[in-house]
Amino acid sequence: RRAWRDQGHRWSQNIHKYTMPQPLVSHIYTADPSAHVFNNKLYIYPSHDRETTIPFNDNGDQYDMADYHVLSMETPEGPVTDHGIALRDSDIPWVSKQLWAPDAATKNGKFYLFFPARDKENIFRIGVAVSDKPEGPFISEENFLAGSYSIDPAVFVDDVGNQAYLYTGGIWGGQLQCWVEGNGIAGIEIDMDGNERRLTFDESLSGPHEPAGEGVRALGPRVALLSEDMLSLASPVQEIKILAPETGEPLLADDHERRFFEAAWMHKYRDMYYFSYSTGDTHFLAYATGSSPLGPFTYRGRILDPVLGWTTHHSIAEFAGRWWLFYHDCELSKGVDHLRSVKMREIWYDEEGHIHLKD
Ligand code: FUB
Repeated sequence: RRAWRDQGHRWSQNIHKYTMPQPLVSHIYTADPSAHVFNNKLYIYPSHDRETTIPFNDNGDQYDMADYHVLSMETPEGPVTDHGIALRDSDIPWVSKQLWAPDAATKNGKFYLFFPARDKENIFRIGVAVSDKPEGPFISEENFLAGSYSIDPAVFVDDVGNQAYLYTGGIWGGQLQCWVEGNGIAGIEIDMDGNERRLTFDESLSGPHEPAGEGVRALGPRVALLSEDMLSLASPVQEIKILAPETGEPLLADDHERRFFEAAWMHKYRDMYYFSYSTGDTHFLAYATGSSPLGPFTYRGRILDPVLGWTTHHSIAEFAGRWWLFYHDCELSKGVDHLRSVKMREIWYDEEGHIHLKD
């Protein structure tokens, strides 16, 4: 593959019109697509899934990805261009393994790839790498973003004030449940009620050990402001509230069909902020809306029902005057959970701002 890349070849695939969406590319496995329009082209920043002999477990050790490719399209009908390897683990000084779901953003004429990976102490952190071009190659910063933790970064640059926000969080393998109150290593965080707390990392909570039980609140995703140069956090990490519409109270931990699990995404439609996410072990893509990028958000419904494969992870973007959902499933690998393929489907909004899949 390296020889192929070094010769400057670009892999390109035409998308054929079938009734059901087809993988955007099939020469590699791709997942967790974060889509953005940069310079009038659609760029997709996916995970690059690969075969492994690592046994499956609830920590997701089988998701053992080692590099990132960037895909692009000039029109929604394709073709899709794979720009080759944009960043690899061996070029990131702080990383030990597992390059999981990335996202990208642009500011000040530069492009930033945000990505989660395990540091040398096996703790998931968020890193950033920089390029002059949307397709990379990206050069990683020496260390992860101080104060960052867990997985699935999503970066949203608001057209109001040009402020960039970093959303994160994922439970089980994503370790969000491992960060508990204590005199520990993560510094100050702001909880859902606006109180400061200091967090410590408890490795014994890795895997399916999130809070549960009657009346217990679900873990909230996290958000922080990014600095003007996009290379550090400019605020404490803050826990986001997702409210149940019927009570106005935060969703509960046992509400598995609606509560947050992983795969945060933020987009804006008609001045409304849409926070969407995966419900994880119930396999829905859900969304909530609010009037501020910091929340609170009120649960509104589902975007996508379960697809083939354990994980669901997506993004939403406007491209060529239409709105699109980017997601993955495991049809190409015939159901192998860690060998996924990115797809896209058109969506539309009704008068109340509800999201619907186009037939
Ligand atoms: O791709 C690895 C992990 O699987 C992602 O970080 C999660 O969102 C899930 O899709």
